[in-house]
Amino acid sequence: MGIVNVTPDSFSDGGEFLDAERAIAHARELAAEGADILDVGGESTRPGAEAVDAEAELERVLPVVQGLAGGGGAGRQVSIDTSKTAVAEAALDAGAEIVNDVTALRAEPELTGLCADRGCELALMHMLGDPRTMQEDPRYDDVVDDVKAFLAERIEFAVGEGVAEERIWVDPGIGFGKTVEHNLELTRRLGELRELGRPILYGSSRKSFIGKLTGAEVGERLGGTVASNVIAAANGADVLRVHDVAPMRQALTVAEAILDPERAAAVADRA
Ligand code: HH2
Repeated sequence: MGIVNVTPDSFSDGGEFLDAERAIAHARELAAEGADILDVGGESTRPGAEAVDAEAELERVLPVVQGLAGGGGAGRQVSIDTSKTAVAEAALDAGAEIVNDVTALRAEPELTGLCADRGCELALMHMLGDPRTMQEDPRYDDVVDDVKAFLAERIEFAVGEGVAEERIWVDPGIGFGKTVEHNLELTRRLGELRELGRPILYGSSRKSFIGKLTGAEVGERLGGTVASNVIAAANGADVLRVHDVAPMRQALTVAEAILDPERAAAVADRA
């Protein structure tokens, strides 16, 4: 999943792709680099970010979704990264197929009915608190058990509102109300989330725990991004949400060949 941020203030690429044409061109590059999904977002969720209203968010993302869906993004699936029903609805009307809600249907519970009616894929992410406050001393009994219980409850809620269970993905929400140790523990024990029986989406790309571990500035975190995502994939992540698709694709191809010799033989035969 390649990240397409159409925002002035995203933590790593804010303002770079605020113009729709630039965002579309960037998304097409990500598709060419091997992204299967293009995740379009118009509201930053970085710690301390200001909320935007639906009108402003739509103005940012809709032209981009329109440009990418239905073949404009090299046939890749388009995901809309939003918590707002009005934004999701317009994006689905324009051809998006996945709703990625970092609040897991808590910001606008009515988003659930829309997803149920449309039969779209729905990613539910764990976050402690909200973006303004989430990094103020986050605490858990056991971070993996707590995140898993939260996601199980959110799946139950969505299914109770009519969303088909087989459409739901789960996400531990790396960096959303988590210390460095919480993020490491969730990645190390990601396999435990498989017990939820749903595909796992994992998003660590360029996040601050990598900076805290290494001292690297936000634009210099590719190595840590690749390391955390390879381990997440080995531990059962199904979808990796990243800014830098080409190096991630290469790393995954090599990691999978090492971990899955049958697949490696099939690839070598094709070469
Ligand atoms: N992380 C971000 C945004 N959306 N969605 C899911 N499902 N999982 C994540 O980990 C996730 C997400 C934050 O990253 P980014 O989009 O790069 O930054 P910003 O929120 O500042 O735009």
